Parts: sequence; C-alpha cells; structure tokens
Amino acid sequence: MTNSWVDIKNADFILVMGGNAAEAHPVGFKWAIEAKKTRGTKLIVVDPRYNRTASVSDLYLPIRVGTDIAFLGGVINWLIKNDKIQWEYVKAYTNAALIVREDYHFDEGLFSGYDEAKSKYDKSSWSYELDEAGLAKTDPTLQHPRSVWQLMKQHYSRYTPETVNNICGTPTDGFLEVCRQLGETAKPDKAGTILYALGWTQHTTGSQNIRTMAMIQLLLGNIGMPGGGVNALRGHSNIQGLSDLGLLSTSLPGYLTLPSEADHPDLATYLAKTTPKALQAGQLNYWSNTPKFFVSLMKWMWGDNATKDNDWGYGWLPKWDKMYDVLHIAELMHQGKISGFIVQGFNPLASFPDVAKVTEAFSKLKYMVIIDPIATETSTFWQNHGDAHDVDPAKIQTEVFRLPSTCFAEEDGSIVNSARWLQWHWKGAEPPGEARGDNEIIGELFVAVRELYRKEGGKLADPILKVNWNYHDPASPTPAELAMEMNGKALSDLPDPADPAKIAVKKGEQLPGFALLQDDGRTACACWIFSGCWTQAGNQMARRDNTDTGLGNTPGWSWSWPANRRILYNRASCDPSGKPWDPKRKLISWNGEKWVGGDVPDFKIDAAPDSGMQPFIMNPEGVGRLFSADKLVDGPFPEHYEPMESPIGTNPLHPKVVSSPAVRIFKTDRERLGTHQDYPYVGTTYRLTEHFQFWTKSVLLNAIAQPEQFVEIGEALAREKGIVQGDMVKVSSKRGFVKAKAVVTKRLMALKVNGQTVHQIGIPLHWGWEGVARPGYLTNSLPPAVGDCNTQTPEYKAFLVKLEKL
Ligand SMILES: Nc1nc2c(c(=O)[nH]1)N[C@H]1C(S)=C(S)[C@@H](COP(=O)(O)OP(=O)(O)OC[C@H]3O[C@@H](n4cnc5c(=O)[nH]c(N)nc54)[C@H](O)[C@@H]3O)O[C@H]1N2
Ligand SMILES: Nc1nc2c(c(=O)[nH]1)N[C@H]1C(S)=C(S)[C@@H](COP(=O)(O)OP(=O)(O)OC[C@H]3O[C@@H](n4cnc5c(=O)[nH]c(N)nc54)[C@H](O)[C@@H]3O)O[C@H]1N2
Ligand SMILES: [Mo]
Repeated sequence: MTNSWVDIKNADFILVMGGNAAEAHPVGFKWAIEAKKTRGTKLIVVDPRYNRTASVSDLYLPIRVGTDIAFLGGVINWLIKNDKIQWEYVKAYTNAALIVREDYHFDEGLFSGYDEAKSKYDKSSWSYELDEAGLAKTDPTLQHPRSVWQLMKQHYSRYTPETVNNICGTPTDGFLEVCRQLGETAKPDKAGTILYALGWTQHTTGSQNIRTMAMIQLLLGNIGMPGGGVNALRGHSNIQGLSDLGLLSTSLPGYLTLPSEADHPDLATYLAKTTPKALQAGQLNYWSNTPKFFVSLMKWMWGDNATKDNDWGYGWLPKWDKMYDVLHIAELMHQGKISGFIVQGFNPLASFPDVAKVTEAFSKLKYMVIIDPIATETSTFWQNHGDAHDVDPAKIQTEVFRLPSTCFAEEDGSIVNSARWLQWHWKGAEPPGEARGDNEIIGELFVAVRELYRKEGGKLADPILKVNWNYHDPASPTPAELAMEMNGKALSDLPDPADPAKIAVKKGEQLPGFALLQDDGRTACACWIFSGCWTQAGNQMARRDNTDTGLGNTPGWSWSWPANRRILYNRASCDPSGKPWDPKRKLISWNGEKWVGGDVPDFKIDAAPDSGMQPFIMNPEGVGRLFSADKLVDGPFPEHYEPMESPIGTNPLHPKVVSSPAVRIFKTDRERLGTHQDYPYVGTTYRLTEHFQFWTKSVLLNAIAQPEQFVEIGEALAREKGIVQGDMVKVSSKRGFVKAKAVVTKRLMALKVNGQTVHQIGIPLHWGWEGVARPGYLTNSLPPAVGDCNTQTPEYKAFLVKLEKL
C-alpha cells in the first residue's frame, strides 16, 4: 500500500477492483465502511462475481476476467476527453512533459523492439530523448508529438466506451459512472483510493493492470494524498515482509538486485549498472545511495571477512542466470534436473498451477523436506486419493521427510502488514510435541552443513564458511537478534553529518536509520528499508502508542518502513510551493525552513519547494511515470491482451496479437493449453472468508463453517446444462478436473463479449484431502502454468474449462 489501512477512511471515493476486500481482508475493510459512514463515500466494486464486497457497495459492475486494462484504459481515455485531469499535479509531478525517443512506436499490438524468435522486447527505444548533459528533454506545453502526454493520449484513444463494453462485457452506463466518480477526484481537494489484490496480479498482464491504475491516480493527483494512493492488499501474514527481505530468486533485501552472472561480473559493474543517474536537474534520486545499502548488506552478510580488497565478498554472493520462480522450478523438476526440494511453510502441490504436471515433477525428486506444523497435500503427494489424485505410490521413489514446525502464534517476531508496518508480536503458547521454531530448524541445519564443509571441504565452500553467523546460540538465532541485524549497526564511530566534529553513533551501537549507512565498511545493515526498526532506543516495532497526529495517522504505533513514513510520496500532497492541495487534508507542509507535519516527510527535510527537487525521489526522473521507460518487459504503456486461454480467441483491438507477446512459456506448458472450441467457459479461482488457503481445513471450526467443496455457476449456464442447486458437476480444463457440488447463483451473470455470450465459473481454492473438512479436489488441477510477463505470478484467475453434470 502506498497509504495505510486507517487512511482509507479519508477517501472520497473507493474503487474495489481486482480484489474482494470484505472477504479476504475483513478486518482492514472496516476502514472502507468507516469512510462510507462518516463521509458518505461511494464504494464501487468491479468484479466478475457479485461478491461479499459488492454486497455492501453502492454499485456493482460485472467484468470478464483478464480485461481490466481495457476497462482502465477506457477510464484514461475518458478522463482526457472530459478534461478531468489535475493539471497542476500532472505538469509538475509526472513525466507528461518528457520527450520519448524517435524510434519508439506501437503498431497493431506490438511495441518497438520486438524479437519474435525470442518472444522478447529490446527495450532501448522505450526511453527519453536525452540532451548533452544526459538529462531528459522536456516540453512543458505538452504539445510535442513525442511528449509522454501526446503518446499516452494517442495510445488510449482506441479505448472508447464501446470498446470497453465489447471487450469486458461491462454495461456502458456503469463504466461511465466509474469514470465520473474517479473524475470528481481530479479536484485538488478530493481524493479517491483503489483497493486491489489478486484479481489484478494473477494474470499474464498482472503488473500492467496495476500500472494502469497508478497512471489514473497520477492523472487525478491522488498519489501522496491522504485518502488516495494505490493500495495493494497483501496476502499471507508477512508476505509483505517476504518481498521486503528479497526472498525472490533475483532480489536482495530492501529491493536491491541480486547480481546477475551475465550483467554483473564484478562489483564495480554491478554498482554502475544498479545505481541510476538523475534524469532531471536538481533531482535527489535516492537510489544513488545504492552503494551504501549494498556494501552495508555485504558487511552484515560476511562480517570481518568482507573487506575493500575483496570487493566486500562480492565473489561469494550467488549470481543468477534465470529467474527461479515457481513455474520455472516446477519445469526443472519435471525435466528431472532437480533432486532435492526443501518446502518450508508452503503447500506447493495445492498452490502451484497444473497439479498433474507438479505431481509428475515431484515424483522425479530424490528427496523432499517439509517444514510445516501440519500434514499437507504436498507431504502426501505420493499417496493415492482416488480420482482426486490418481497416482501409483509404488512408482514414486521420492523420500519425504517431515520436520514439524511452530506456527506464528508460537513464536516472537515481527510481521509486516499491507501498510508496511512492522508490528512485533509475542509468543502466545509453547509449541506442542516435537515442533521447533523455523529459526531453530534453519539454524541447526546451517551449523551442521558448515561443520561438514569444515571437515570435508567441497565445491564452493567459501560462501558457507565466510558467512557472518554471530548469534548467542548459533543453532538458534533469536528473532530479536535477527531484527537488530535488519536495523543495522555502526562498525566504527560515525560523525554527525550536520556537525562532523560530533560523533552521532558510537562503534557497536544500533543505527538510528538508513541515512547514516556508509559505502566504506563502517556500517552493517541486513535490510536498508528496515533501518530504524530497532534503534539504540529499542524495539520500535513493539510500540503501541495510538495517539492520532491528524487524519488517523499514528506514528507511535509500531514502525513503518521507510523511516516510519505512513504515506509514501507525501511531498505530492502539497502543491509545488509546499502548501497542502487540500487544507482539510493537511499531512505535511513547508514552513519556510523545513517540511513539518503529522507524517515523516518523503523529501529532503530542508529542501525548499523551489530547490528543483521533485517528489518522486525513488525515480531518476523525480516524477511519477505515465510512461514507464524501461522497467517492465511488456511495454511502456499498458495494453489489453487476452488471457493465454481466451474465450473469444481473438483480440478486438488487434487480431494479429491476441495474448501478450512477452510471456515466457515452457514448451510442455504451451502444449497443455486449451482452446475455446473445446473448453468454452471461463474458470476463475478465489477465496472464502471461512478458510485460509489450504490449511484451515485442518481446523474443526473452519471446517464446520465451510465444510464442502463447491463451484459457482450462473443461472443461464445452469439452465442450458440442466443443472440445479446441489447437483454434482465436473469442471475440466485441458490439464485436469474437479468434481464438486454446484451452487447455482445470480452472482455470476452471462456477459456479452465481442458478439458472443461468455459464461464464467467460480471455483474456490481451499480444498484437498488433508484435514477435517470433507475431502475434495485440488482446484489447481485446472489453471495453466503460465505467468505474468514481469513477475511470473501464475494466471490463476482466467482459464478455459468445460462443464458436465454428473
Ligand atoms: N479468509 C481468507 N483471507 C485471505 C486468504 C484466504 O485464503 N482466506 N488469503 C490471503 C492471501 S494469501 C491473499 S494473496 C489475499 C488475496 O485477496 P483477494 O485478491 O481479494 O482474493 P481472491 O478471492 O483470490 O480474489 C479477489 C477477487 O478478484 C476477482 N477477480 C478475479 N479475476 C478478476 C479480474 O480479471 N478482474 C477483476 N476486476 N477481478 C477479478 C475475484 O472474483 C475475487 O472476487 O487474501 C488473503 N486473505
Ligand atoms: N488457483 C489458485 N491458486 C493459488 C491462488 C489463487 O488465488 N488461485 N493464490 C496463490 C497465493 S496468493 C498464495 S499466497 C499461495 C499460497 O500457497 P501456500 O503458501 O502453498 O498455501 P498455504 O496453505 O497457506 O501454505 C502455508 C503452509 O505454511 C504452514 N505454516 C503456518 N505457519 C507456519 C510457520 O510458522 N512455519 C512453517 N514452517 N510453516 C507454517 C501452514 O500449515 C501451511 O501448510 O497460493 C497461490 N495459489
Ligand atoms: Mo497470497
């Protein structure tokens, strides 16, 4: 979230699209209700299903899954045509005026630079025209034909209300109502918010869905504003923390890049390539501090072993060749290229797409280690469960080890919520039986492996032997010890930047925040964005002072990254002169000498409004991106592409390019895609409040609340198929099937799309054979193994199925 849960109450308009907040985030959703009650805020839900959020909305609109870019692109076109733009904001705080290179173009569904053989873009033409000083050229009048503004206007002129209706199946009057409501928030004293989650991310165009909304919020001047923002409602408890800590195959903690084999052969090259240069004069460009973040990370990782002479241990860091996302891992196992798999707090057989393929993949492993408090379908993947999981155990040689772990409530630690708050929690009970904490399990494994390397040597022993492992009990690092490392400490006395004669932090002390990080080995810090969470003053995450400093802002409650800032880009809540756009929505302001207010300013504290510095300090342009120069692999402007399995088999905007040209799809997975001739209906998967993923079916009360697997079928389709409420049905894709009870409902309506009727079938994801609920089929037997071009998040929300009454 750019903003916070509580801040939702400040919104004048709330759009819930690509998420079902009332169902999946029922506690946080109370702030949407608060806005409705106290401000009369309108809430509109755009979702393929009339869901629980829709049931408390002012307006519900159906949409065909996987078509949100068409809808939102239509909004952009409408805002431009109807002049609902916050012009002062757009001119000052976005890249609308920047000039794009001459060789950039978009033609019949393809951007410039496409290499058909590789299904990849060369992104070099997607950038700005630079002057001699290396700064982007601009045209403040926005008239230049290659200004971002003109290119954007032209790009979305194709997205008329008729096109939106034709692609999405959404009624036009409802679509126009969303445009009008959003358009109202273009006024400087109005702000609207968007709450989204997986309905946007789990598509081959997932990242671009979110970018389209970010563009809209920039056009409306809603980013940085209380009551505004782009708000991702996160998933698992601590999935936000997982992203922050870089637990992805190409990342390091704090959104630093893990060095790549091809691009970063040495430290100097790595730092040169990952430290961006400012593109506008006067820019702060906070990522220019990358060397400080990185060297401090290396000092944490390797301790005294990291020296200037050995490039701070750069050689010991693993380098990536490809992204090892879940789809790639399943593919490599399927090819027999992986022999062991450690599964910690994860039920991949149930959660990866295409269970049949994953089962074959797991069957080729030598061993699998499961670290989990309960039995999961993954841990019993080798057992036969009738036609729900028809395998022959005698043919599966994979040895499965199970290490019982604790659950979050049986340990101390911090969990980062969607609003970036690190909240410390305390153990509620001792774990039962032989269960051990994850930190103990990993700690003991590490110590044992290191001992083996010490005794026997082996290939690449250095990364294990040189690592800094200074815990009181090396076999069991404590959550407090680890948290203090995230914050970072001084390795020598550090002078005060304002008064170098004074010592700000003494050697060995915890750092006050990331501003003091150094690139010369004088500081160690495991995750720069978390610096400030456990300072010399103690554990900031354990704070529970809920004093409101205005607009529901509670800076004394827990600790928020970065720097305890609650609303990101909050400099943009003020006009260029430093006055709040809306006096009733005052968060920070310029007092003539510095930035002051109820939140931590997202700006250099003493940089005057006319210093030339711009509010989006993490971008080298300093401004928000309507055109995303080179970040995403599938285009600088979001474009509508059909899901890989499309119910209409064409793209009404450009029939030659139906689905995204930049997807990565493995050959075996491409062969497993179905067509709309064989599989005429759209399947989509989702959650229920009563269950959490695949594990609460092991909890009796949850199993009672929602005991049995079902699928939702619209009335029109049910009539066509002769299906009535409670009938058993079989839903099949090219890859597998589930059998479940039919819930016949008005909540899923047939849509008219491109001259044809499209039926969508809703399939909750929670069932399997482990636990105390009635056994069911794994929903992920159905979706294909293909992911978002940028993140590889699988396309769980839009695929093709057929339907039979049993
Ligand atoms: N009770 C409960 N709460 C949970 C979870 C749980 O299992 N149970 N899981 C947690 C996790 S891990 C996560 S990630 C979050 C997920 O939270 P959500 O994303 O809110 O959950 P979902 O039910 O997967 O999907 C949300 C909505 O997206 C809609 N949708 C599907 N495709 C599209 C589309 O193409 N466009 C649009 N506009 N909408 C679409 C679905 O119909 C559904 O209503 O929830 C978290 N909270
Ligand atoms: N079709 C379809 N598939 C989906 C999705 C979808 O919307 N549709 N959503 C996707 C999403 S967003 C997610 S997040 C994934 C979730 O997929 P998974 O993460 O694989 O599913 P969970 O059932 O949450 O598995 C978490 C496991 O962690 C265990 N656990 C709990 N606490 C602890 C602990 O402290 N330590 C350890 N070691 N284990 C613990 C639980 O018992 C559980 O078995 O599913 C994805 N798959
Ligand atoms: Mo999730």
